[in-house]
Amino acid sequence: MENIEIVRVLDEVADLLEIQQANPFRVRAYRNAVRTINAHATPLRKLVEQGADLTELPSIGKGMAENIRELVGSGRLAMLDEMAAEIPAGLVELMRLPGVGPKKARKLWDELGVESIDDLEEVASEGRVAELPGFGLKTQDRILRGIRNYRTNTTRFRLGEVDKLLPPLIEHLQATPGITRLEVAGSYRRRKETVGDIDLLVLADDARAASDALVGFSGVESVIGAGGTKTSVRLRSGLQVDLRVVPPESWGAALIYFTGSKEHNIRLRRRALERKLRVSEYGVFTIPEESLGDALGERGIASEGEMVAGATEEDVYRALDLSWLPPEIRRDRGEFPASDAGELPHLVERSDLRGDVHMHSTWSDGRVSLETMVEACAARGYEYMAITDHSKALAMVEGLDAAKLRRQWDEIAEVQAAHPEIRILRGLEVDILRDGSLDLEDEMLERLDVVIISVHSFLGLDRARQTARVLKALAHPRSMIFGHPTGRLINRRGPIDVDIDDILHACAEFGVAVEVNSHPHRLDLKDSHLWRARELGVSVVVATDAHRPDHLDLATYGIEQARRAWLTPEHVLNTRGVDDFLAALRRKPAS
Ligand code: DGT
Ligand code: CA
Ligand code: CA
Ligand code: ZN
Repeated sequence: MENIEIVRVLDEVADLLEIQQANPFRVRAYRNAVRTINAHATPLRKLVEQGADLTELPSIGKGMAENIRELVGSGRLAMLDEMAAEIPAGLVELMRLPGVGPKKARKLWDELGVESIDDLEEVASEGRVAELPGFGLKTQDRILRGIRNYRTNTTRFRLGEVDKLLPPLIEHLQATPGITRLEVAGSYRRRKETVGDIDLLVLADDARAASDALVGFSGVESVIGAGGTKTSVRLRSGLQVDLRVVPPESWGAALIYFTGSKEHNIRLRRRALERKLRVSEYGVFTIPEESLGDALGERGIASEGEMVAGATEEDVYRALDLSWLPPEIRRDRGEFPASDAGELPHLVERSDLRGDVHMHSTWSDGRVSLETMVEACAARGYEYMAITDHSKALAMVEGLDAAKLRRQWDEIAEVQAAHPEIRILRGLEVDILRDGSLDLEDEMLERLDVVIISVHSFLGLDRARQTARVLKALAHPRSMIFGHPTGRLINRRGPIDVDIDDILHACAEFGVAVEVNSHPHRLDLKDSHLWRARELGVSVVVATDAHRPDHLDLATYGIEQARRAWLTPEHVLNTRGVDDFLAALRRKPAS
């Protein structure tokens, strides 16, 4: 059980306690524990395994430590199960609506039998919420608006979709007279795999003109709000865009604030306070001596302090004794201590890749010939590439059996002779069969340079069977790279049910690398799993699974996910020259 999962459980306990109107101190104990764990970089699971005393962590008391041990040990919390049995699951979701706290949620449940957002919408549309004591017409309207907003906002966009939706808007704004600088902040800038909404920052001579420019964009469906320095619109695609006009002296501070993450910002603010400074989206300010004891005071310390930084991100970070931090790692997952220790990782970059080693041709389900793929790779400056068509189990795409594979090798030899500028490796994306064996004879596997093993069938096996199946495949001596390991398709299909920790341990043991499949629909492994892979010493390959030449450019997305997991070129095997790359495949990590 990872920290993030522990946090989710404890947060839910706090929510349920609030609905039960439990003692506020008990609720706060859970919220505080969540904060502590969020700030903790190493998995608690490890501490528990080592028998460490969890109460040494801030805000973790005896009872909480017991909860955590139970969670890590069994993956469940008996207390939560009991509470959840008494309270409908949809009630917790109600509290995400503006104006609905635990008290109101409870009342809606008791008085009107509301157990979900759908229920609430129904009774509110009938006017019954307004009749409840303490609610009224105004609250009812607010709830109905909140529900509408909540529904549209819970659809997150894949990063790749946003990259297609944004350019026309950005061109439009950049062509607007008076807008002198524009940056996309938020989760988009942190290159998160999905994006909730777009946070645009601009420098503009005239805030009104900038706002009008956004509202006037042809792709706008509706205006959510316009006034002062903030304008929000919804595009026809459903994507919400928030635009903020920022004063030039605050540009860097605003960029940091609106890039986030929220967790990063919270930590930053605390760090500032430790230095008797205050950081906001306007800059870094001194706190006057007389206000120090009054950090939450009513006297508006912002206006009293003196501004010490704000114009650039570098200035703001420097004022807080920090190096500039790449947006991908701004998550309060260790970037602050790493900066303090001078140990920020040298994150892998797109230009570090020296070969793409997962792609298809018309030999299976690719769109273009093998030679066209080779030319496309050479045009991108790669030193090497691997053709990895499907094996025969994937009958739909007429995958390759031994005979067909031999014919493909003849073609590779010919194309190689014509293209000495790039080394063509013989590869195959071999299906992992239901029983965990590989879909190709051993003697053929031995003659391949690159063996990717992938799951394409029986995606619904239960955890025990699926894990055993994959573990068996990983143990095959010719398995080299585990392709798109969880099989998820973002917003469309969940991951296969495997014990990812067991899988990664096996990868480490057998020297099998995991793929970062760069396709923005997949991004598989995802950032948190890559993080774990790195901790366990598992090597990584960033590849595109290209089925057309232009897919080769999706490698950027894989690199960005790798950066979010703090991967450096040393972790990514295809940043090496071809001989080192081949030697590293199937080599066990030094430990
Ligand atoms: P998203 O849009 O859900 O994909 O994620 P973000 O990170 O873009 O979040 P968003 O759009 O709500 O806010 C943009 C940034 O503004 C966020 O990354 C950090 C900052 N921010 C927003 N709300 C808060 C807050 O309550 N506290 C702090 N410290 N920062 C916040
Ligand atoms: Ca956002
Ligand atoms: Ca936003
Ligand atoms: Zn595949």
